Amino acid sequence: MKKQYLIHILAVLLLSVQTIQAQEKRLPSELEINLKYGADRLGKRRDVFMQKFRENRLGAFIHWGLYAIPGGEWKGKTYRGAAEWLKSWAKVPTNEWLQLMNQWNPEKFNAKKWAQMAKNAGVKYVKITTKHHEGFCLWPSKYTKYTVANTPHGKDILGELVKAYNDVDIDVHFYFSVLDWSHPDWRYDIKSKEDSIAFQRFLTFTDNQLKELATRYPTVKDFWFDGTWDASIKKNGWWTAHAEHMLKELVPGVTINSRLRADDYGKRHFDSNGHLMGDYESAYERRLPNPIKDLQVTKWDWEACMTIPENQWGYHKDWSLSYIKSPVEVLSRIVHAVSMGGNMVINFGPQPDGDFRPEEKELSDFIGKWMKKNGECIYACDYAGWPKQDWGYYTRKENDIYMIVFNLPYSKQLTVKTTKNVQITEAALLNGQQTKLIEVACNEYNISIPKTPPTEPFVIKLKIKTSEGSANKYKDALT
Ligand code: JFZ
Repeated sequence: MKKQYLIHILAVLLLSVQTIQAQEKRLPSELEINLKYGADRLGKRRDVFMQKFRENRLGAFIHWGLYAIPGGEWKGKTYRGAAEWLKSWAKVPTNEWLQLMNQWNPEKFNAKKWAQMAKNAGVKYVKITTKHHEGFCLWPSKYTKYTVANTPHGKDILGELVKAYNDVDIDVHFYFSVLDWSHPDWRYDIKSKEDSIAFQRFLTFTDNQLKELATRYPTVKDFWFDGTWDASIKKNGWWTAHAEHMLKELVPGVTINSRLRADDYGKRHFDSNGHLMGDYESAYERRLPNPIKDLQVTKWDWEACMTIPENQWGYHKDWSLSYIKSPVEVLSRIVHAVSMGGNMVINFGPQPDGDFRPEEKELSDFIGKWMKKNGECIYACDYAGWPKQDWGYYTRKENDIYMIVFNLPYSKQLTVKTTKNVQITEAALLNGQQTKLIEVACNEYNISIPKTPPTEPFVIKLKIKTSEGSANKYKDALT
């Protein structure tokens, strides 16, 4: 009797352990919804193309279109909003807006000069607006009349740029706005049978343009989609998955941002199961993740983009209306992004004459000079995994850890906290100046900087050693 009782208890216990185990194993799949148009993959892409995208780290954005001509001013009135949205701010009728094509004659445009400028700035890739919301195409598209071909200038701007950038070994990425104010079949929402028919025509038109871009310019490395936030697109999640797959078949290795995608339920960027769609997250627009709280971003690839004024992507005549970031601020955002495993893209809005405004030239010069001296802490670098300190940011390339110092403490002592079993063996500035390295506690060091440190943000390179299971020479305090 007693024995039977015991066996019974044991059996119940065993069964419940089994069910718990089984439940634990089944949990993720059972909780997940079946999605036709969800994420294609879990985790980061590990192929060489994605690796190149990631290692590039620093890019430039070019926003150039008809909006550069009015530059934020319409019929004598200046609008403070983003210049590339002027048509919308000033409520300009589509026909009238597209008349600007008659003034598209950028006489100073020189693709080679643009490429040289990007090269000098140290950027490894350039994202070009092939077509922004206004619908004007920087390439001679067969599928619309609103293109560079039908302007006084007449030349294939995009084609010249792709060639010039590629000639100096810079990757070209295509920005493409699905939203198209010039097209009669575009819909913000689908509310009737007619809407649905028109929008299907619009999606075919978009497919044609995308195929055209992919085949005319086969060296394109990336498509960065925009203008996909409306209900019409959210109700056609299938198309976003289709567009991504179509481009991946046409251009081997091409990368695609998350902003394109919507799943079966219209959920964007991350699908209804919480998995990133596309190859990298592209929601960091004019903002950055928090280096202490938002560490989950290090689990996926991501790219941030920023404007130099508060919010001007296209050329705006009057930058005095906005706060303009200083070159060091721009630099700190580049470093901030890389320190969290992301890429940073700095935006340029060329003038209607095809030249760049002086402020952009100066900034580009500053970044370029800094990158020439310190680029090794940016290119191919990643999240270091060490707790963030107030003096600046860490980046990492295998066993080299870089400290990028933006805020010098009065003490001129920089605190460094490593992780378990990691020892620092050397610390020196990239410019050769020496530092004093003092181990102050378990996994904690002080690094004293030279008496006359550089006047701009500087980089200290640390050599580290990992010793698995070595005896800990520090005793925890007994409290
Ligand atoms: C879009 C455009 O409307 C804008 O003109 C510019 O081209 C920019 C790069 O992209 O603006 C957005 C798009 C998405 C967000 C914010 C602004 N977002 O996800 O936060």
